[in-house]
Amino acid sequence: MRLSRYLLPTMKETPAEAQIVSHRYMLRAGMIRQASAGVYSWLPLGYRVLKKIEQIVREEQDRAGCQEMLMPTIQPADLWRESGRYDDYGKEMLRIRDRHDRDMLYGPTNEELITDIFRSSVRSYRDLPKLLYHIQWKFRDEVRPRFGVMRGREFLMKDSYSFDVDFEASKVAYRKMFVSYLRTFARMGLRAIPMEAETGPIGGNLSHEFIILADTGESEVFCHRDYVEYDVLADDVDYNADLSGIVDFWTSKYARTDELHDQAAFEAEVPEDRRVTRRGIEVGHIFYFSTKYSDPMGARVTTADGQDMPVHMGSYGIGVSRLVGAIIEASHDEAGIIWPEPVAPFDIGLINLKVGDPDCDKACEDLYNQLQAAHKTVLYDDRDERPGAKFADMDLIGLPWQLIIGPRGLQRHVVELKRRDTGEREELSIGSALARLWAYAT
Ligand code: 5CA
Repeated sequence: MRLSRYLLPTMKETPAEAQIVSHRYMLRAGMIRQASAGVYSWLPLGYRVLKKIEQIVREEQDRAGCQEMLMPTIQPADLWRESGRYDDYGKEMLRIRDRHDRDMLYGPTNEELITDIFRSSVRSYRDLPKLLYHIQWKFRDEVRPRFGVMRGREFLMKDSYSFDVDFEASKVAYRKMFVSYLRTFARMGLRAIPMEAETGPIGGNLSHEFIILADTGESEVFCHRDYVEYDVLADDVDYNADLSGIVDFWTSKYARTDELHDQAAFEAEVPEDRRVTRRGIEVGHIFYFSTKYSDPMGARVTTADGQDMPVHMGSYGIGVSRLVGAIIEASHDEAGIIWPEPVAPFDIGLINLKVGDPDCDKACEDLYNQLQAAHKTVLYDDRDERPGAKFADMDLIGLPWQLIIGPRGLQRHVVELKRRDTGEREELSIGSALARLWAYAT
């Protein structure tokens, strides 16, 4: 992509309304634009990141055996009257009336809709287990939308739903999602720690929040240092094998948010030098809620011994749009964002320091073509701008690599390669710079 043609409205000034670093950088890097309080448009750069995150989430759901589908954003109120949540949800639910005076709503979550689909299509224990998910926009009319996409009113969520014959069988689905979440966040360069949680309005009796550590997080968290040091991706998880060992490890030690924190238990269970007290951001939340929805809504199956029983359910959420902000909170410096390679909007920023200079233009065009031919994504800064402005913008948008081409270097047959995370710069021949980039699987 040529920057001269790209919609990338970067800003030098810090926007006054943004209180936390991810919100500031997302606005300054031209990733999002507010449409109304807590509702955002995703500009091209931001949308690329959102799609990359969504794709990692999708791949890990598929790997865990979850089937993708798509439910609508607008739902009929009657389903929510059946479950009893239409009145309970209060002002957080955006209520809509259609031209026939029917009550509709913009879905804050999808338990009712999926239960309705299930009850009209599945009758027998033989058709279980079922594990389904979709990635769809949600709306919650939060009292105080803030921190940009971290607490929005409209936000993108991955929500999965499990259907099983009893609690024992439900635990298998819960474990699959639990382990799949560990992998999902690790693949984005994040360390997410599962913590015992309250179930809130979703309800139920078994629940974990997945929390990443970041100083600007909304909750205070307390956990055993072993969880902060563990390398999740070193485990090559077999989803057909028994996952309980992994879940046992992640639930055996103290890890709680302030909601459930118990100082005496923390001190009793965790040696002093292993206690971690930090702030955290909730990026995922999983629930087993038994027959809370299937019972009132009549989603029943016949069991092996011929009984007719409400199906056991769980739901499993990931805040896809929140993750964009959360990753920035976890990975940035004073110059801007530092994207972990798997979620970076482009792999490489190619900077032409002297647009119009025939040698620079030619070298850049050649590199641009070669990199793209090797399936690297490249943002080519071909604008007629001062080098200082180009460097500042490139640092701000945080691509993992910068390849800098200037007339003086070219006379000596060198270009400069800069890593955004370490700030390390190297002068290399064009051939060695390319070899260095090939060595990284971005
Ligand atoms: N139905 C269940 C699980 S599918 C559910 O709705 N769970 S939730 O309420 O915990 O939301 C799931 C995830 O969505 C949260 O962990 C969080 O990462 C994200 N999320 C929730 N509210 C917001 C919001 N206002 N803005 C951005 N992300 C949000």
